[in-house]
Amino acid sequence: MSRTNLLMVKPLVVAVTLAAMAALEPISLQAQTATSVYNGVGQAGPLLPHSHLPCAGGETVAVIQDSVEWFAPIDAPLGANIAELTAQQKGTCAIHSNQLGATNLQQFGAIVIAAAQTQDFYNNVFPSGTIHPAISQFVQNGGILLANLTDCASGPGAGGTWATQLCDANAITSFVFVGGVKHANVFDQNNNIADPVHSIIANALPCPSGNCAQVVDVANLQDLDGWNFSSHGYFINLPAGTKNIIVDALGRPVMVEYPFGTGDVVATLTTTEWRYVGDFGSLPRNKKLLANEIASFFTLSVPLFKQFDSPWGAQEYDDGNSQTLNCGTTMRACGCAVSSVAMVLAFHGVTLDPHGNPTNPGTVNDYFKLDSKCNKLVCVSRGYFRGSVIWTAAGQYSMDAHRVFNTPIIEYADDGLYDAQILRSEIHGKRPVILREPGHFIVGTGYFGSSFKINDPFFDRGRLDDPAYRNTSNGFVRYRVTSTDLSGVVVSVLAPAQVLITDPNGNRTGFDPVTSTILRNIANSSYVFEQALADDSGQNPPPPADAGIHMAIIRVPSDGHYTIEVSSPSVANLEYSFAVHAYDRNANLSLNLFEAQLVPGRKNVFEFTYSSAPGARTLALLIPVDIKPGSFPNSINLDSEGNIPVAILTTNTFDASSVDPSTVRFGATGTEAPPVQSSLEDVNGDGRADMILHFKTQATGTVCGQTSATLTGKTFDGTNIQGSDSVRVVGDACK
Ligand SMILES: [Ca+2]
Ligand SMILES: [Ca+2]
Ligand SMILES: [Ca+2]
Repeated sequence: MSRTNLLMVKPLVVAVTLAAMAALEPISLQAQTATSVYNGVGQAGPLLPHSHLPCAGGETVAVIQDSVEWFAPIDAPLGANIAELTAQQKGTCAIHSNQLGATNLQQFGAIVIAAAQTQDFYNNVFPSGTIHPAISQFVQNGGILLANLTDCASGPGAGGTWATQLCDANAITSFVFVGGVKHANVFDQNNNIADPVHSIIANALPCPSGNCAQVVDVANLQDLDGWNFSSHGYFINLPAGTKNIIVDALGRPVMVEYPFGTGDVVATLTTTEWRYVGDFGSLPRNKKLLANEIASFFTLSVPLFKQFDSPWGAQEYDDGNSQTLNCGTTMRACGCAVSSVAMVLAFHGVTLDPHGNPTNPGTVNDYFKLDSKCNKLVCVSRGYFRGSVIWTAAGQYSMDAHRVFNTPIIEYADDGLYDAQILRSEIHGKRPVILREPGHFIVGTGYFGSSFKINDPFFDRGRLDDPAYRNTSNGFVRYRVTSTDLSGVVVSVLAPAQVLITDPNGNRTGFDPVTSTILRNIANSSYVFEQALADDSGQNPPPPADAGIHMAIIRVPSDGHYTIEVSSPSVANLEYSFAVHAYDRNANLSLNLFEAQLVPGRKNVFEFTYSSAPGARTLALLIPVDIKPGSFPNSINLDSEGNIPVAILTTNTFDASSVDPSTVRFGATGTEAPPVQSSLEDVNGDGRADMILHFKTQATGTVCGQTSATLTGKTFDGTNIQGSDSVRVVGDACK
C-alpha cells in the first residue's frame, strides 16, 4: 500500500508509530489547520445543536449525535450521516445523547450512532459502561441500528471513547455494546473486504442520493485503504450469526452485521464519515461506504395493530357467526388480513373511518361487514367473501372517509407473485405491502439488506426471515395513494369452483376450463387463490390446503358487456356461489351474490353489463325475456288500449322467481311502464317456472320504428337485471 498521500497530508506525524499516531490525531488535526492544508470549515465546530433537526414525529430515522463527526464541510453542515440520510430521503431527525432516556426510540425504524463523539456522549450512550437499555430494547424489538462506533478520534469529538481508558489497544476497558460486543483500539490503514456480496459492499439497494457504488479494494485513498486510519479498532465478543463485512489487515472485524432480538445491527470501527466529507478537505472524498451503509435499510412508520387487542379482539369477524369459517368467529382468531388492511390505511393517512372513529382493525372490520347478505353456501359483504378480504373495499373505505375528512384515497394496485426486488421497491416508494403467508397475512414495512421488516398482526415476529416465513411469501397485495379512478370489478367464488371473465374487448381472465390454465389477459387484472385463513390463536385446526376462494380483480374495467363462466375441474355437480363487487369511478359499490349448480355438459355462463359512470346502473345481470311469449314477431299495436305480456325466463343460472315484480319497468328504454300484474308459470315448456308480467301498452313509451324493447328490475336481494327482445310496432300513426 502506498502511503504517499498520507505522508503529504500528515507530515508532522511521520516519525511516530501507528498507535501513537492514533492517540495524537487531535494534535495532528490542529497542525494541519495551522499549515492551511484544510480550510477549517466546520473543523472546530461547536457541539451540534440538536435542535437543528428535532424529532417532531413521523421521522423514521434518529441520529444520536452530540457533535458533527470529525468536521463538516459547507455541503454537510450537520455532518456526513445527516447529509447522506437526507440525500437518501429517509425521514431523519437528531437526538442528543442526553435525551436518550426521555425519547421513545420505538417510534423510529432505524437509529444511527455517529462516530467520533465526545466523552460525555459515550458516557451517556453507555451508562455504567453498557449500551443504554433503550437502544438494546429498540433493536430487540425489531429496530435497525447503524452504529458508527469509531472512537479515539480527532475533530470536535476530540477523542472520546467507549471505554474507561482512552484508546485501549487491549479491549480490557471497553464498554459493552449491544449483544455483549466490545472493541479494542488498534489502528489500521489496510482494510479488506470480507463479504463481497454483502449489500453494503455490493451496492444492491435503492440509493436516491447517487452516492452509492460497489466498494472495491484497489488503491490507497479509494474505497477502503489509507484513510488516515481506515479503522480505529476491531470488535471482539461478537455474537453467533455475525457476518463480517470488512476486516483489518490482520483479518479482525472492523465492520459487521448481526441480528439481535428481531432487530439488526451494523457496527463499524471504520472512518466512514471521515472519508465521506474528505480528509482535511484536501484529499478526495469517498462517499461510497457510508452511502451504501445508509442504503442498506429503509423503514416505514407503519402503526402496528394486533388483531387480538381490545376492544376489537373479541368482535365477530366477518359474518363469522352465520357461516362456518375455518379460522373461527372472532377478530382474535381470524383478523390478520383486515388488521393488515387497517395498518396500510392508517399508514397512508386514512386515520378515520367515515364516522370519525379512528381507523383500526375494529372499525375496518365493522365497515367491511356492511351490506352483508348470505345464502346457504357463503356470506358476502362490502369487505368480505366467505372470510376472505375483498381488497378493493379498502379503497371504498378511504373514499367514504375522504368525502367527510378529505383524507387520502387509496386504491388497490396489484396482486402479484412475491418478488423481493419489487417488495423493496414498494417499500422504498413508501408503500407498505400486505404479504400472504400460509393461512396468515402480515405487512412488509421495511428492509435491511436482503431481509425485510414486518408488522405481524398476531405473532411476535418482526422479520420476514423468521423461520415461520422463510424470507418469502406466497404473494402480495399492494395499495397506493390515488387521486383518480376507483372503478373495478371483483369476482369471488368459493373453491373448488373457478370463474373465467370475458371483457367487452374479448380478453379473458380466470380459469379456462378448456385448457385448464389461468389467464390474466384483461388489462389490470389478477386472478388468485385466497387460501382460507387459519386460526391464528391455534384453537381450530388449520384449513385444508385447498380450502379458500378464487378471486378475480379487474381495475379500471372497460364499460360494456361481460360474461362470467363458472366451472369446476374437480366436482361435476357442484353447487356454487359467487359474488360480484362492482365499483363505479367514485367507488360506489354494487354488490351481487349468485348461486347455481353445475350441470355436466352445459356451460354455466352469466352475462352482465358494467358501467363505470357514477349514477348509472353499475352492474346489471342480462336475462332472457320473451315479449309476447310463444309468438313472433312481437307486434305492439300503438292503437291498442290493452296490455303487453312479457316473460322473464328461468335458465340454468337464473331463477325468474327471484325477481321483485314491483321493481320491474318495461318499454322503449326499460324505465317506462310498471307491471299491472305478474305471475309464475312455465311459458316455454321446459319444466321451469318463468315470470310473466303485463304492461299497459300506452305506458311503455313505444314509438313507430322502434325495433326492440327493454325490461329492467331488481331481484329481491338487489341485483339489477336487464333484458331486451325485438318488437314490430304497428298502428295508424306508423303507416
Ligand atoms: Ca485493502
Ligand atoms: Ca315472443
Ligand atoms: Ca320455463
